[in-house]
Amino acid sequence: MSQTPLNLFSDRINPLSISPLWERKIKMIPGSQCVPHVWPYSVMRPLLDESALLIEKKEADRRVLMMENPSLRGSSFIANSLFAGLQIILPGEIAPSHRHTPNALRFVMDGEGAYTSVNGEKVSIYPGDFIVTPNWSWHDHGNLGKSAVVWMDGLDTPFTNLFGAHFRENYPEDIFPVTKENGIGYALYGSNLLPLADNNLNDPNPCSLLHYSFDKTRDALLAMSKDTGLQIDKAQGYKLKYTNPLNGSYPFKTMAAFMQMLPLGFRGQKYRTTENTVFNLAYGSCRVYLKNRTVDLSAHDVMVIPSWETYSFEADKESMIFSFSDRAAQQALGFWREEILSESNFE
Ligand code: 1HN
Repeated sequence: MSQTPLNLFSDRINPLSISPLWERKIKMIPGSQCVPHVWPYSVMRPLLDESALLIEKKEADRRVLMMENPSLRGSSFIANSLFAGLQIILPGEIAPSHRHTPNALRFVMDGEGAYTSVNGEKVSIYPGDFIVTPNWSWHDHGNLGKSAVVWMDGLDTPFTNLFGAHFRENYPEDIFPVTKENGIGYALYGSNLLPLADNNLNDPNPCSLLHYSFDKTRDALLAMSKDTGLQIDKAQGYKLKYTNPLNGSYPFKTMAAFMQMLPLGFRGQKYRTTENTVFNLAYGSCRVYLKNRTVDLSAHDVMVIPSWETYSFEADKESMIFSFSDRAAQQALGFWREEILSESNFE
């Protein structure tokens, strides 16, 4: 560089931890360094089983294999704003009670007999169920069944870490006392009824329904697909968002969660959004067209689509896909955008 007065000025301020804005190198465009990636269940499940032979639940605390974005190795994150891992729990095992400031969600993938206990409410969980664990709530899990249970954990840890607000503590006992009847939250909040005088209403982070059963979700999606008044989304198929019945909002301030159905023969349009999304195929099989390649998804495969990556779905079987994303935070902050790019994959 020639020694202009401006260059000399830049050189002089550099050691003072000062940089001129006019020389900044970061890109001011949507998207991130993260890449789309798939973790097939045919790869993950044998590894989870193997991990169960190698480390005990108690020793591991949570026996989780983290899915790290290839561009974020070492960070533990699947995208800049999200954590995702697969957890296996064997019959008779428990995962001891703890709480932390990140919010957590679970999507049950395989096996029956497990429960999760959130702030004293114990819930039996089945494949396809979605579970909310609001931040700072005590939670432990167990498996009372005869087979291993696998679920996906999704957390907003990158948010707490961004703010330097990650707190965590273990409960002094393995199991937090169960104070509520099994399924009471579902019975109370799962029927389009709300307590008339709800003390929760002034709570900025109201907590009600913790468990969304697959049966109800599937019924709702199938009903949506049969209701001629509701149009299919040209990129996403029939898609429902999980909502907190107390306020109709996403279940978390940061994360949104969805279940979508791609009908047999669906050919979705190319689409991109600023939302970082983790998909988990609940059943069926589908194809995803990415920028330079095509991936086939089977049941329980996990796929991350980071912000502003173009993709489209095609389904050769009726398929249901669970997903979670940072849409709640992005919409609350006014950042969220989406775009349909063309009429079909092939243009
Ligand atoms: C956690 O608390 C669980 O409760 C699972 O099962 C995965 C990953 C990071 C931090 C906390 C659980 C987790 C986690």
